[in-house]
Amino acid sequence: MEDVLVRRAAQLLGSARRVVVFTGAGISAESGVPTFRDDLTGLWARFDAARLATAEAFHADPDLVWGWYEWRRARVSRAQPNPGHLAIAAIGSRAVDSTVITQNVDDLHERAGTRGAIHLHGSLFTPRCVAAAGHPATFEDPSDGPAAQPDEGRRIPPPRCASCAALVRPGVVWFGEALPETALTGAVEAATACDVLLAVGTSGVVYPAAEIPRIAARSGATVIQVNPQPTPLDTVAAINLRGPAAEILPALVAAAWEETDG
Ligand code: BV8
Repeated sequence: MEDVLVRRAAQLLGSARRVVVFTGAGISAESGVPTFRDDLTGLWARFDAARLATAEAFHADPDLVWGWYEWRRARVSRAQPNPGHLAIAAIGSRAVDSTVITQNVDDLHERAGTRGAIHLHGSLFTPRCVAAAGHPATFEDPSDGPAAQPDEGRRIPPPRCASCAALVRPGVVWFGEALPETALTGAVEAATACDVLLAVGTSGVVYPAAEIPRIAARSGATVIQVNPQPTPLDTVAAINLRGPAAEILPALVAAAWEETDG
């Protein structure tokens, strides 16, 4: 990792008044949570995640899709936040004003100490029924969290809504579904007002979420990207820090506030 780039990024981050951290699946990769780019395994190996993450797939085969989300929820529940999540929580306590916007449906930002993260694509932990009312549903988990699933996962019939008996679905935004208006509005407002946007672990190809770093850049913010691979955001970012988030973010945050304290 080029130290001069990290030092430049740290100077910008440490002196920013308003910081946005925009994350994708890559921030959770080092917690052992597969990204969307990773091939699916086991029962779902023959499917493409983008095909499974749709209302059509759920209505065609509710047991397969609910089983996939329950397998993911079990994996997230067994995972731990990594140093990248912890560094982002530290930004929240050091920057004058900061907002975390995530595309992820896991709860690792919250478990690392981040408060008020904006979830553009919902959460594995907020199931609701498919009726128009979208009644919230609860999991009948054993006290120690989701039943440990065999690694290859299995088909699981979704529960029925306690209020209206409609099928319960995952509380996520599927492809072809609108993002929650409050979340999207809040994210656009934060991106428009920030001085620095840190884009971490996203392939930057799913819209309208992928627009967020672009909105920040168009509004005059400096975009810093953390990703081991090139992405379409390379041209939006003023600084591209090539490497894993769990390694880069702790060093970046330490330098940012040591530098300004110095
Ligand atoms: C919608 C929840 C309209 C579910 C997800 C233009 C404008 C608007 C829409 C579209 C458009 N063009 C096409 C569309 C449709 C579509 C879309 O964008 N398709 C893409 C494929 C082209 N968008 C939609 O359908 C959206 N809805 O537009 O609705 C509408 C409006 C009104 C009324 C009705 C309808 C909804 C999209 C949301 C889909 N749901 N997730 C679930 O989780 O199951 S998307 C999902 O994939 C993620 O949430 C994320 O957003 C996306 C991509 O994943 P990433 O997070 O980027 O992760 P990825 O795996 O791709 O990459 C990981 C990255 O991490 C890599 O770059 C890797 O290098 C890096 N990495 C790996 N290890 C590390 C690391 N980085 C750092 N450290 C490491 N250690």
